[in-house]
Amino acid sequence: VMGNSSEFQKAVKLVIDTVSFDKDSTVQVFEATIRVLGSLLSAHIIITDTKQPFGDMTIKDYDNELLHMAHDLAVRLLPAFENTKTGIPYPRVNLKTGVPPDSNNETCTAGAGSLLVEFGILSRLLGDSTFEWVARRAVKALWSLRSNNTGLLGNVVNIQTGHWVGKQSGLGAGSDSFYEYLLKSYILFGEKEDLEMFNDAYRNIQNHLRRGREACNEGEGDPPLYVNVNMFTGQLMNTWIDSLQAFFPGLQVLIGDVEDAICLHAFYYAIWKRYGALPERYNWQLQAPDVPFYPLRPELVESTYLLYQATKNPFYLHVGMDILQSLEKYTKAKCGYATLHHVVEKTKEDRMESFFLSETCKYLYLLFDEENPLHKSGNKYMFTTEGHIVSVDERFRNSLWQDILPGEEGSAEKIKPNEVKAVNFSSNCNRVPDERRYLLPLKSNYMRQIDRMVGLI
Ligand code: DMJ
Repeated sequence: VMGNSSEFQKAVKLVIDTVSFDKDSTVQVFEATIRVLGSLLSAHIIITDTKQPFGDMTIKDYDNELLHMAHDLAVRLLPAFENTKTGIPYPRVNLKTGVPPDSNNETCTAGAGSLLVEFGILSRLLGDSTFEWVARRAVKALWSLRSNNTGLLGNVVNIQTGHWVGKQSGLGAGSDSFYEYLLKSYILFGEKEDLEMFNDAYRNIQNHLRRGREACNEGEGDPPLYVNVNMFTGQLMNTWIDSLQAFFPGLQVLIGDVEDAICLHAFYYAIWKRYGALPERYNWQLQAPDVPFYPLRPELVESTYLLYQATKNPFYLHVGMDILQSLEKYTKAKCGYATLHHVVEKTKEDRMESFFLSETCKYLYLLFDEENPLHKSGNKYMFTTEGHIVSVDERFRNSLWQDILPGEEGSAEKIKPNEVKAVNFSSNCNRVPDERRYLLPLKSNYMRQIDRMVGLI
């Protein structure tokens, strides 16, 4: 992304020469997929890209080593999908010995249902449907367990019984990337059923999770907020929102719901202004953090970046600058940037998550890098949920999975890359008519209301 080819080449070589997955180590299937599998695949795609838009990122004598490593890792994750009655995978797997005997049968929706982008890419690059098939089966199994009444999904499920252990339906922890990957799978693979699921889910979210006035930026009533509800009844379950939910405005940008995205983003930014960070959970009734740590999460920056691409409103550069300055002021440590243990006291932990580099820093950098190849029209890229970039191209349009799904032969409709609407950020920008760019300001009335809601005034 920074165009630093010599460092990229050095890092790739280091990974090829030193990394092995033959380890007696128990990993989370979701985290290993989005952080490790995703980065291997992304780097492989960049190396083998015939256009090389980021500079010369080719590797001398490259023999698909990263793809082989990704394959090796994915094979080691596969036992998680075996011996599960629903097809929903176990949450953890030992890279050497498979599912641990004392393994938990409960998993979260996001963890089990957001593997399709990475597993699908792998399948399509290898021409082996296994990986996409298991990931898709998990998505469909979760989808079939949604409530008949509200259409909502819960956040924790038993993989053997299909019983919802966590009945909370929300947009944050345990659910977030499930929705994100329904849309991103469609963007990448063009399978219509993914879009249909996403559209249904989005409608149910609007009907049951969104509270407050209808038009976000004007009218009477409270500014809108997406709350946590019981999946079966739609009743409010608690009065907090979490920091993970701040990704949602970014997703709304991808589908063109820019106005609502602007309002929700502004609410999270108001919380950031109050603490110089986002508490893990913020109680909107008490106007105080419920869970006060901040592990350098990227979601607010990610939405800021996507909103800037969509609106080109310099307000988002200002937000980015503000976030950057608080990170420098409160989280900088001797050897990196530190998790804030408490957003009020500003105490630190000796821990820096990998998503700080792969997402938080990347989105901040890209926010200010107008000329980045990612932003040039004609270059179509998508970010995985861990911020790894993958090109949206024909290579990923050849699906194999429907040939092996019983009763579904040839049933999936395919969309060509140029028919997909939300493919890259330059085309997303075009979803906001030119004359409306810059012209999507938040009304001062709205700003005052949210500032009051987070105790800023
Ligand atoms: C990232 O690992 C991913 O974005 C994931 O989907 C949820 N959020 C974390 C960072 O907060």
